[in-house]
Amino acid sequence: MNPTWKQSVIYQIYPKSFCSAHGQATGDLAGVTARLDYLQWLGVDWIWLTPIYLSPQRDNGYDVADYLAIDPRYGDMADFTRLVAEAGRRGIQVMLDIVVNHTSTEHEWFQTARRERDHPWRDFYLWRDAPNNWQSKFGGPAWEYDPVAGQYYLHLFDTSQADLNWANPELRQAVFAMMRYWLERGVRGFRLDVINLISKPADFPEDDSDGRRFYTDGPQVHEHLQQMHREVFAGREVLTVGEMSSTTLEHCIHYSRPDRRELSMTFNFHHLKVDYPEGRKWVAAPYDFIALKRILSTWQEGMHAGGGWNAVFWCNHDQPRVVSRFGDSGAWRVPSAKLLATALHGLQGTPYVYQGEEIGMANPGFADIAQYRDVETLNAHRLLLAAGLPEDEVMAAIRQKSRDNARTPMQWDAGPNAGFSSEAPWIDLAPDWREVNVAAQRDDPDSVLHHYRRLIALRKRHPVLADGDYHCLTPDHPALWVYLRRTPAATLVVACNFSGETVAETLPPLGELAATGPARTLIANHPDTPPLAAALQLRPWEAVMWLVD
Ligand code: TEU
Repeated sequence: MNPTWKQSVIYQIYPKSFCSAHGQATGDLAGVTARLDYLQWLGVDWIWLTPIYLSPQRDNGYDVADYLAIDPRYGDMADFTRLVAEAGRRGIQVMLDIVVNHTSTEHEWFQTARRERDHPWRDFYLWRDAPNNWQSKFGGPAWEYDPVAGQYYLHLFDTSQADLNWANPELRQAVFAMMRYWLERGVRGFRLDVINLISKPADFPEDDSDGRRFYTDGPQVHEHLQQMHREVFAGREVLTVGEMSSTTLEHCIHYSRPDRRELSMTFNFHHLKVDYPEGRKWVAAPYDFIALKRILSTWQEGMHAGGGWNAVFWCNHDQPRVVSRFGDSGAWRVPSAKLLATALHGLQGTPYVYQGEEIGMANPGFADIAQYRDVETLNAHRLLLAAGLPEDEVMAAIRQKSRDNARTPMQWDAGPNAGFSSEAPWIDLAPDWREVNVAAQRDDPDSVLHHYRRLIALRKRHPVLADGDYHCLTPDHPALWVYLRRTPAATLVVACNFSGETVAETLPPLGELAATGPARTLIANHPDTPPLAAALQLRPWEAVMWLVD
């Protein structure tokens, strides 16, 4: 019997940009509570809150200064308790983001460690007298000299985010205690931030690249997760998803196969690097559609065959808006947004909807660097200009790839600040907020929003979506992505035309399938859906799901 979360859909909330009930520039927990009726109507089963803990906000909360305290910007523990209770009344479970690869350098542990070399917390971090040549994922060296400590500390991300030493059993116990603290307050799930980076080799070898091959899926990572499972998750109903940076299929099978008692499922990002020419993020470039299908198909087939479980997603708070990236945010915004949703929600795994994705929010196209807030983006701007790149090239890359593309305020209605807050938001609204918002779509059955709502409902109605295998019929087609999901009892066909032209293709397996019995159209984004047949013809950005059972 499948655990119920295999029919679930998880909605990701970036509280800073979701809704403020207190009339602040940043969102708050009361604002999330105020929007629970909408989330219940949408049909999602979980909400994943990105970090809400006390933080100096250098990395918007991924720099935690106190794991046990709610940041006053978001409210207090009473607000959190109310949110959990109100969500539960609506059948929605709460998943918290746990950031334990690193803490903020303002965390008490780090502040004590740097002052007292003999304090037990000194060894909660990774100190060296001299740095190796590893590079930070946010640019520049991965070691920072701390004059108070008299040593260098490792930071795979910003200098304000000091990596924790997971080889230290006391550190692990402190993390496990913190996780139990939140479970005791009604949390039922965890998203584990870059959890596959926590195990570093003791000798920190020099690298001919940036060092990631030594700490990614590191030497004791599975051992640490199995201990976490034993000491935190075992005996409890806890849903866990690991964010796996630069990982492998084999490791993700091991992270998520139930008999290994590590995590429930894994995020990986290989499909979101198909517009990184030679692996370089900060270049404005088109995406490779064939590579996108190849990577997603490899992970679908591999995880299904290996007994793992995918967290499937197009975007999150770190990625550009998918309708701008893989769809058409211009004339075909609505059909392409629905197509992207259909392509994703037909896959094996648990689908994630990132706030605003369900209404087809697009990249804001900010032209001025002063409009950006993201530390990774601002570091890139500084470093790329220092490397001599022309400003227009740098800004073109930032407009396309910045994480701020996904962090503009949620667009609720056409009122002041798009209904996000009565106060001017911490970051500019996207320019299309008067036209693209929840209120404009809530009563429109042909909207992107209603399409998402129908897809979310399908996952509970048709077991083939959870249990089916995966087989792509068009791996090399320049515009079509047509795949099958099959169980002995049913076959689902997901057919998508990722182009602005009508495309025709003969696919014999569709004719054979159509001959086995009537095919029902489960969902489509154009009227008058064609019947299932070998001779497939799809209109611009047309997506159809047929079911034969
Ligand atoms: O992101 C991990 C990560 O690698 C990100 O840098 C992301 O993949 C990259 O920015 C995409 O270009 C997690 C969090 O999701 C992110 O918000 C944090 O900044 C990061 O970890 C550090 O905690």
